[in-house]
Amino acid sequence: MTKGLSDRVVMVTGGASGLGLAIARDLMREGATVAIVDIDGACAEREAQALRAAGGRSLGVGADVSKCGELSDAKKQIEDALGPIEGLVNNAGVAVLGAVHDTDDGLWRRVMDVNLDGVFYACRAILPSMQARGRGAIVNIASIAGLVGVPNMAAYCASKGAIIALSRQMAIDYARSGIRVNAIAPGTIGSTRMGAALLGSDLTPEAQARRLAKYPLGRYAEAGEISKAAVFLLSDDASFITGTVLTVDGGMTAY
Ligand code: 1HS
Repeated sequence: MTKGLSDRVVMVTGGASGLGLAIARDLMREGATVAIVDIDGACAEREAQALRAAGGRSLGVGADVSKCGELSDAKKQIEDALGPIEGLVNNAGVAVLGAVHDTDDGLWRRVMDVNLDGVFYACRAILPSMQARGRGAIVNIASIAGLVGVPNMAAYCASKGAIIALSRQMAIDYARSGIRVNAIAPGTIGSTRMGAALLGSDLTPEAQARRLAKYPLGRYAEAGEISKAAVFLLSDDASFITGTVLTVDGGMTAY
């Protein structure tokens, strides 16, 4: 794929670090204009500045995806500066540990507010522009945790399963408006803040080995292996793909 996203404005939530930043950089390489939205607005603007220095068009905006109004403000700021948003990557998310019996209300709410409501708010803010233009692509970053049970991750699994269901549902409602909606279900990425926190949380070597043994390829993902899937699904190379879940997990869910 070369410059497959030329001149397309794509918004990436949680785009200032980790997987979101890898996606933002890969999008820029494909010619996209990238709006980095992140709860850390200073970091978003710093990374956008780095993309501009590398020759891209980019804007960084601070917003907490769990706050509907902040996303509408971000959308307005982005469209005023860069033009209509034609691509959306819902990447912002939090991972927390806990089984149902030890997940308190606050923890459950936080995970649902960010991981699920955040996707809903971002889609609702951006869909009208996509509908008006009759074109758009949305990629929701779910997880293998939305497909299979992961020990001690009740709220996270529930939120990611809901993202997958919502992606399929939206694909149907918006297909006739020229808007494709897909989800990616990544396995654990070793290098990101979220991945490192998860992998560092089980300290016994046996538990570490048991988790790694679930991955037939014998290792965790690199951020770039997931970001390329996101770029593909956003691009016209995926023009007949909507309502699907692209699992990028080193074979983890093939068991
Ligand atoms: C964090 C990512 O969405 C994957 S959930 C953890 C799965 S595993 O690596 O512990 O099997």
